[in-house]
Amino acid sequence: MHAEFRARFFEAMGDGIALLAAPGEVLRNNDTEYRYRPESAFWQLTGLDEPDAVAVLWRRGRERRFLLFVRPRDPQLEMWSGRRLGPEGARRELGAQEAHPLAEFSTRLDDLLKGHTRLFLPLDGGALQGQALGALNRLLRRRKQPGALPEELRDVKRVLAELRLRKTPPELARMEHASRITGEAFREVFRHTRPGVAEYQLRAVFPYIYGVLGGDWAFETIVAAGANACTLHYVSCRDTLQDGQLVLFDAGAELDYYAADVTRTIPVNGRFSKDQELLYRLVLKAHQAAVAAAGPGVSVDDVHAAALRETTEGLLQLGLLKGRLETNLKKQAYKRWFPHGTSHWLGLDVHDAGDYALDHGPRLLEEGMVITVEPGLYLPAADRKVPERFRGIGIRIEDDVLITADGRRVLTEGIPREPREIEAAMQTRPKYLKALPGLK
Ligand SMILES: [Mn+2]
Repeated sequence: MHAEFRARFFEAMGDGIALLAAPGEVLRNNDTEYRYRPESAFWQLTGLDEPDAVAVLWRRGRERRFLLFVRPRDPQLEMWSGRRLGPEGARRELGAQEAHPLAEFSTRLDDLLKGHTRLFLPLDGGALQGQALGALNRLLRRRKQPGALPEELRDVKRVLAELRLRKTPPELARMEHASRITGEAFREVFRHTRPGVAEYQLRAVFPYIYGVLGGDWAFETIVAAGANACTLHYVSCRDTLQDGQLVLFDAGAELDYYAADVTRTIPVNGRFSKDQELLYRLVLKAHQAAVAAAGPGVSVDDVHAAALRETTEGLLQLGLLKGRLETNLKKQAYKRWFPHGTSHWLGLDVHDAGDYALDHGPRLLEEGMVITVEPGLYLPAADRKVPERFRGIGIRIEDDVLITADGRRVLTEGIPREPREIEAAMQTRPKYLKALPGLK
């Protein structure tokens, strides 16, 4: 998978030299680091999931080289923090033609840059950018005769982002696997949802199921009961679920670093009230319209527009908006209650890399691209423009959609989404966890 990706990168870059770094570990608090998760582009290009490394790829005509600078082997340090591949392992296991200890990167950098006219590096203001530009300055100052030196700078991450947009079959297999695991977690959470359970208890179920099934979590899980769902990135999860509320779950598993991203909103007591169902069906219609709009040749703006039209129509029908549909759409009247976009790229990053617009206009979707579709409606508890019976309700429905040659395929299709489906799923027997303990 990584060798194939490198081949695609060499094709895309043409002649030149590319540098990319793996970040170091990040301290969480005294002596304790956050669990290391490789930077997505670096991992895809190299297959190395260790911190503190630099990858160098260069191409001159037919000649292509892949070099790695990695942490050296160190039995004593490895006794504390685990095995390191070391240069030899990097050659043997990752297919690097050359590999050296990381400390040698700075001394070899000047020589590496010589003979290439184009330099690809992360233009992100980071340490590697500073180091590479410093080396380039040195070389330019010392230049005595016209030899090839980089005179064109390109952002390597943008080139890689472009390649990441269309997923290959092995990548899609991982994304489907992540979707399946995510579905298992959602179904199990549905079974344990009831009044009196805490948001953090249900939150704990997601990574538990992911882990039991061999995955990991792709991002911080959101469990938001009642009006908490009106906070878009609600992650504190300290409240207890109350009878008569809805609860919103936004969660996703990661499998081999590929993400799923799903949102469901369900009734805490197992039954949608009439008002809750009215609002829920409004969002569901927007979701269906957006999914139906997704396909090759349209943009994510078109998908968003389909969701906005349905949402605005629904808000007019319920009396939250007044006037004509087109006027309200033009005024963006929905924005008060549906403030976010409908889609983002999905892949190695949950908000995956890639531009949404190109120089000449929006990017059109192509076969192999994966987007989320996630319309929502958030009616804050203190919003006096909202009829009282609808206040303090937040709803979002999110699925992952693969663009195919002739349309789309919803990767997360099996996760209950219709009101009756959800209610029925909540009545099924737990499969992984016997019960959640009651709280006092
Ligand atoms: Mn999302």
